[in-house]
Amino acid sequence: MTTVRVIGVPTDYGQDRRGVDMGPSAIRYAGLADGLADAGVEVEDAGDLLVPRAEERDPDYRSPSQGNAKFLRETEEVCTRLADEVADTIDDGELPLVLGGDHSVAIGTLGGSARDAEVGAIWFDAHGDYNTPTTSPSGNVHGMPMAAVLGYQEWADVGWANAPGLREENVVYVGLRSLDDVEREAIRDSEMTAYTMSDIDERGITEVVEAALSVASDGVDSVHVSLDLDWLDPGIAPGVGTPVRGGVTYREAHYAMERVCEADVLRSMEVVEVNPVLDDHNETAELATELVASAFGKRIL
Ligand code: 6HN
Ligand code: MN
Ligand code: MN
Ligand code: MN
Repeated sequence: MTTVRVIGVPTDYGQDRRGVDMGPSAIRYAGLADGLADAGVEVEDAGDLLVPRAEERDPDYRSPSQGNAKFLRETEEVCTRLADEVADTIDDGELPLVLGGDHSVAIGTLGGSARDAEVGAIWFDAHGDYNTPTTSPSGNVHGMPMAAVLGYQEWADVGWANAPGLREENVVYVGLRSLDDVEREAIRDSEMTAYTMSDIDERGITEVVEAALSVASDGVDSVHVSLDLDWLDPGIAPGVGTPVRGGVTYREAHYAMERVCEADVLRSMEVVEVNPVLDDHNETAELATELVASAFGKRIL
């Protein structure tokens, strides 16, 4: 039986809307443990990593090398510890489930997951998260983790942020609909595979998810799944900091998670960007909990 180790990472310094640091509590409160039990997996909750508060740090601090990126020191501190936790979890034969927090935590999750193995990644997100400290229009690190782990441009020199076992060829985006101009060009020029919302309209979620699983798992040991709740339509997932209209539906999202489970390639997973302050009666956290249950094997029949 799979044992899932839950690791909360209550960051909010990776973006501008306060409250995403309450994501791990909201997801647990929404019934994560019961959802995972229904899915038929063993659960071990490791609690939350200790994360610095934005208020106790200097928001204006910039080292000469960090360009526009805000709170990069804090990101390094937290992601370095998270990567160790994730790598330890996998060494212990368990499956890490990281609860964000903002999407900057993915630098730690993938850093640990792709430390000693060749790993693919599926990025369920409205956004590409492929900015660098100089291309980012916002300076928010949650818009940068994919570029960081792949060592794209200036990120190449930021060793702690790179994920050695992840190659562009095994990275797949599903559901993109909001890219910055420079980021769009960078994704086009990369070897990554990107399925936009238009691809889902045209080909349907079934075909897109099959293709994503096959690209991500091609020639590697296993796959990391990153689930940003703004992947879903804001009508059903209002509790996120950077909502974008035109996201996937409730059923499309569940179907995708069910297929992830059936493919039996999952190595690590994270659920990010749930912001209870912006949410409507915790419904986005409940949705996150349900989707995790589907990803770990909960079935209708
Ligand atoms: N996320 N591309 C925008 C930026 O600020 O770089 C938005 C990023 C959103 C990131 O949702 O994880
Ligand atoms: Mn251990
Ligand atoms: Mn994201
Ligand atoms: Mn996003």
